[in-house]
Formats: sequence, structure tokens, C-alpha cells
Amino acid sequence: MPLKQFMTLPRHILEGEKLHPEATGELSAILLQLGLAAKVISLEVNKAGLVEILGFTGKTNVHGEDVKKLDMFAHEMLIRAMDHGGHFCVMASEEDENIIHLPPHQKIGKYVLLFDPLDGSSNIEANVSIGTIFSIYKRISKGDGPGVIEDCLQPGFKQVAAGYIVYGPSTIFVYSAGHGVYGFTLDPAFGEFLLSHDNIKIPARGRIYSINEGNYNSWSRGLKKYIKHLQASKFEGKPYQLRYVGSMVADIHRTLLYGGTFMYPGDKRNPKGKLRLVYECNPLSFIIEAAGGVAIDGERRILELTPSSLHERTPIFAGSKDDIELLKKFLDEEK
Ligand code: AHM
Ligand code: MG
Repeated sequence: MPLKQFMTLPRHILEGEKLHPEATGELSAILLQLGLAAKVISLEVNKAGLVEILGFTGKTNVHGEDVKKLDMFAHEMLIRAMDHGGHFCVMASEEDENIIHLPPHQKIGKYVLLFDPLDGSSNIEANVSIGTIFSIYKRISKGDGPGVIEDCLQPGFKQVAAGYIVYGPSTIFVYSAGHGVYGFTLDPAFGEFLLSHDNIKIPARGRIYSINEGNYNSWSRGLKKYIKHLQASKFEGKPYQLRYVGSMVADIHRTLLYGGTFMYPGDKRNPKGKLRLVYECNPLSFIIEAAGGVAIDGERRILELTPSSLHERTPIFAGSKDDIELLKKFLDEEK
């Protein structure tokens, strides 16, 4: 595309909308507003080492973890940026135990917004990449009153759009509305997201595997055998590589671009692993699948799981199609 370098996120969203004559423009408005919120959070993340924003608020979130101020900033910023557009009937955030209602007297819309405001926050103080993850559904509850928790507990295949923003060496906004995955890098000079990754396709195989190997002793036999198999094998004549940022959003972004696998298994102590189905696994699996990859919980497609609660966790194995298929064979053999 000759004008690729001048394809801004707003232009891309609006041109995408023209391809769907039935579109009302609402989803475009939501994505545009998310782009704006991403810029504000990115600015704040970039200041993290400079201002007195680090440290703990003294509160813990619903998972019993310490909440850092930047998490709360991102959480509040997303709510403030998104709750006045009249597009949503309900929202939910990883940083809030319950669903988030729209302000009183606010127009109620037909969409549902779910987000992890700042994923990988244990990395903030080390200046390592972190990110925001979002997921958009249509309401299933009847009527035009406020949405309910069931609107937030839909299986991931019902997402109408999903995406993430990685605050890394550059800030990148990646989204899919179901047709293709597109990445936009923020130009800090004029504050606009520019198309940098057009129609991303995940390679069918990759050289990198990504897992917290510190948990090796609690893995299943099948998973141990798979990792041992990779360590004893070659990819295009070279050994496999282990890369693990510890921010799922950054690990998935690398997997999307380079191929390979990202894994967070369950174990005896935590059979459902650590990562949240609604806020992390569903949106990132939607992106992986839209790019031609596969995401499973070890048996089933992540996107076919029906969440039973907002903060439910699930094991996840996501990435290149051939790699995940091979991994599944190892898991099945040791069932
Ligand atoms: P967070 O949302 O509180 O930041 O936690 C989720 C993060 C993921 O981004 C990452 O994949 C995982 O926790 C890392 O966990 P571990 O330190 O157990 O490897
Ligand atoms: Mg997270």
C-alpha cells in the first residue's frame, strides 16, 4: 500500500466502516475513543520513572494483589474516556470486582466493554513493556436499560472486536474487528497512530516458546515432554529460543509477529492457571485466531469457553497453528 505511512488509525477505522454499508458507525466511534485513551495512558506510562506515581496505593485488587497507581490511572482513564459516548450498556475491568455501570442519566448503548487496563504491571518499575487489553461485545440482555453481568460473560467467539496496546520502545495499537489484524505505531512527534503492521498473519511455525519455566516442577507430564522435545529439536537448523517477558500482552504481541507459542498452564495448585479468561485470554485469543493462529486451554478453543464469573482464570496455549497442534498431541498422549 503506497500510502501506508500515512494511514492513520482514525482513517483506517473509518475506511473499514465504509466496507460495511450496514455499519452504524458506533463501533468505529468506540475504537477511535480507545485510540485516544491509549494515547493518554501511553503518555502517563512514559512518565512512570519520572514522577512520584510508582509505589503502592495501599489497596489490593480483587485478586489480592497490590495495586499500583499506574494501574488505577489506566483503569480510571478508560472509564472516563469510554462512559460518556452512549455506546455501552455496561463495562468491566480487571481492576474492579463487579461490573461497572454507566453514570446516571447517560444514554445506554448496545455494546459491552471489558478491559485489563494495565497488564504486566509487575514490570512497571523495571521499565519493561506493559499494555492495555480490550474486548467488545454486543449486549445480549433485553431492553435498553443498563446492562447486566450476563452481558459480560459471553463466550469469546461473540466478540465483535478486540485489541491491545503495548507500551514498549514504541506504543503500538493492535486491533481486529474480525477481518484481519492491524497494528498502528504511535508517532510521538505528532501524536498519531500510523499503520505499521498491515493485515498481520502469524507464521504457521515459530522458533520461540514462551512460558514461566520456574513452574516446571508443577507442569503436567505432557507439557514437560513437549518442552523437552523443543529443547532437543532444531527449528530451521537452529535451537529453539525461550523468551518470557512476564507481560502477557507483550509476549502475545511477539508471538503474533514472530510465531511460536505462548503458554500459561494450570497446575495442581492452580488448575486454571493464572490468566483471566474475560480480560486477557479471550481478547488475545480473538487476535491470535484472526491472524491465523490457534488458542486453546489444553483441550478446547479458548473462544468457546463460557465464563461463569468475571474474574475466572483459564490455562492458555496460544500461537502458531502447527506448534499448538503439536503441543496438543503431547498433552493428549499423557492425559
Ligand atoms: P497482571 O494483569 O496483574 O499484570 O498479571 C498478569 C500477568 C501477565 O501479563 C503475565 O503473562 C503473567 O501475569 C505472568 O505471570 P508469572 O509471573 O506467574 O509468570
Ligand atoms: Mg493482566
